[in-house]
Amino acid sequence: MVGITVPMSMDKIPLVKCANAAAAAAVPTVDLSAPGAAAAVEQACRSVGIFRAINHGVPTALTDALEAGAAAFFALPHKKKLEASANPLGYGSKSIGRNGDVGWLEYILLSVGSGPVAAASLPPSLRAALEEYTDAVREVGARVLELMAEGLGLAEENRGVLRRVVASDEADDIVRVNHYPPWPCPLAAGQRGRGVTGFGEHTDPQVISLLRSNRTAGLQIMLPDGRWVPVAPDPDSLFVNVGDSLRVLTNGRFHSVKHRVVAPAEGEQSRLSVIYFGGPAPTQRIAPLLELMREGELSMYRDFTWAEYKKAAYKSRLGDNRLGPFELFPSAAQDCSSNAVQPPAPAPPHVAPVH
Ligand SMILES: O=C(O)CCC(=O)C(=O)O
Repeated sequence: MVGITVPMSMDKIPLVKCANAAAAAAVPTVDLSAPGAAAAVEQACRSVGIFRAINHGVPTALTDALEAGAAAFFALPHKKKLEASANPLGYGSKSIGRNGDVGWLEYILLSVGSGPVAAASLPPSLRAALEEYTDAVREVGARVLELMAEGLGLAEENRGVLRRVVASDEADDIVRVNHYPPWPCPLAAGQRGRGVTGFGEHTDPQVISLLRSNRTAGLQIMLPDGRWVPVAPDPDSLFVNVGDSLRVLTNGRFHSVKHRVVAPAEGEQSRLSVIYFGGPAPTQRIAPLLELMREGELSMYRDFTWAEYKKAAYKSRLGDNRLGPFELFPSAAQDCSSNAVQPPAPAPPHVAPVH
């Protein structure tokens, strides 16, 4: 089934090189119920910025209901789906953001921060499934943020510090349901080893993202050494990744992972993914946690609020370094292996342009 009814010519959606499948083991697995979970979470966030969470506690019945509801929605006629579009939220297809990024996908993007899912025009059963799923996955996010704090060595009384950044009533939480139908035409012979971009490369701006997909592959991550590797799909797991805001909160100790999706090729199954993005309230100050900073450690970023960051991000392209305008030591901030302990001194005035 091709769910996107208006085809877009090949030259508008970029091709990407398929990643080396042999490297798929790069994503660590963390059993959230195991005694060593905090250390394993911390290590994964420091090294690659993503891990596969098992024993996360989200009931399979919720993900099944959401997957069935989403598949039924995407199978509706295009005109019907457009009734649920409320730019920038609601239904969308091919266009990602406001600045010309495109991919071979259609999606539902919803704000879920305060109270029930706000999208009246979605089918009631899909709305209900999204609400239940979001409640469950938000709890997992909160638990993981506590494990991160523990793994970072924070004292017991401070272990709620990361969780609280996304726990306010005004929290800017988003849920995105992505549907990538198979690309409907064969690629030319000269394009072997390439695939059609489903979702272009980017880091997530928020604090934490929890991704669940069906069995269709397509997600790829960039390792700190610049290599792209595929992430094997696993519908029973949640893939947790570090967002830019968490990178700042940890002063660069955690790596916000660059990722992208290659759309399924002709004849393959559609990919369906659901991502919960835990974001802060607009007025939340995003700055390295004082509880974490060592004596003499300099902040790698100038202070900003989530609203300021979003405003800058809205003007950027998907693949831009959206933290760039806030970096005080650009080369150190990009090098996750530095772990932010020794940024160059003395601190220069911040002069980076806003995108
Ligand atoms: O659909 C996916 O698997 C990932 C999509 C993604 O990275 C996003 O929606 O930000």
